[in-house]
Amino acid sequence: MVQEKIRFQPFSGEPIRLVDEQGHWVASFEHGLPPEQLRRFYRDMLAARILDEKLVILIRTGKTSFIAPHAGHEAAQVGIAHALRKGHDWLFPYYRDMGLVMTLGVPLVEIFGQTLGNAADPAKGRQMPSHPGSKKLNIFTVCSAIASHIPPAAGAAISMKFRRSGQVAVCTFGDGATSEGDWHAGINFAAVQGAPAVFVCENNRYAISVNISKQTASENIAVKAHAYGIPGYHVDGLDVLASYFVMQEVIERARAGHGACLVELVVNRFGAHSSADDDSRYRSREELAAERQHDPLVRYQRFLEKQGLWDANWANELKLEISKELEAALQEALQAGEPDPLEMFDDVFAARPWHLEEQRQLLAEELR
Ligand SMILES: Cc1ncc(C[n+]2csc(CCOP(=O)(O)OP(=O)(O)O)c2C)c(N)n1
Repeated sequence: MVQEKIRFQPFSGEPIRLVDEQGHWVASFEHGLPPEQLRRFYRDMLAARILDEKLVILIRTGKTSFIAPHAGHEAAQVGIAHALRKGHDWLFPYYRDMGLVMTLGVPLVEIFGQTLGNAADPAKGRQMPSHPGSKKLNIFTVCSAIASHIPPAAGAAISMKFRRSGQVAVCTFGDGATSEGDWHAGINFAAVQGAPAVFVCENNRYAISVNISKQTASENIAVKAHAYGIPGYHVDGLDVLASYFVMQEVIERARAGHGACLVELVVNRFGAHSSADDDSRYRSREELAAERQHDPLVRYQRFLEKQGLWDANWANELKLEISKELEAALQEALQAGEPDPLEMFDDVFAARPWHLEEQRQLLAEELR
């Protein structure tokens, strides 16, 4: 078993933070990252923010039926994506992870196709919008039922251990998921089996309208790891470098055979829970305005400025470039057209049962 360099201690009272609100590096170690990578994090966070804005437009113009805004989660999601070994490790995401799957490399046309539920969607419109997946990139398809992906992530991690595949299963969810039985069962099983699983809570302190104060009596989410005998890391998820460095350390810790762990990335949710929610009914506009003062993009911009790596011209050009790229992908996805209704019978059974075959033929005749 390789003992890797340990920088972070679990169960810290205060959230682990490497860059403060003013953009100062406050860690006791050098980050050692090259300028291109530091700027890449900014680019990816900006792209995630612009994607969020585009998804809001798609819902307002009636082109999609559901979105789960991820603005405020960008630093956490970009940190997670960069810490994973893309296409080697497995990600078990949840519906608010559009920025995460985009950063991991899900093609933009697929992202918009999935949102539109049309022929550009690899699932051919048979999934809910904001529920992506990717066979190629080892991304488990999102499931709406809260925490139902925790046991599959534990199972995948246990299999990775048996097969000595050198992979890690990273599983994300919100704070509300921690109240589900599946959450307990899955984490307990992965922990007791010493499986390479990293469970990550993107804690935005709300489960739809339910505030964290009504969700748990625990001091924070990370301390729940005590009960399973695994480390729990409490992290400032508005700090992209803290999210990245902690995630990298714990993923490599799991890969080296030290078993499962829990990470809590404390984030903000700038939007409503989803397009089906009006958050003004339970969250004061003052509270929201105060949260908006803690924008992960602004904090990281301040950090980059201090390194001489950010200026307004560069950022504006970047914004333009990303917006054009996203718009082109959206237009391509919009042109893909409706999926063939007959595809609803595909990909469910290896050999289609007789009754579905009969129904498929009936529909085919109807369509003719
Ligand atoms: C088993 C189950 N119960 C209830 C719901 C309805 N529901 C959808 S999202 C949600 C809140 C989840 O909140 P959280 O886990 O904190 O994640 P967030 O949406 O805040 O990122 C609920 C209760 C569901 N999808 N599945």
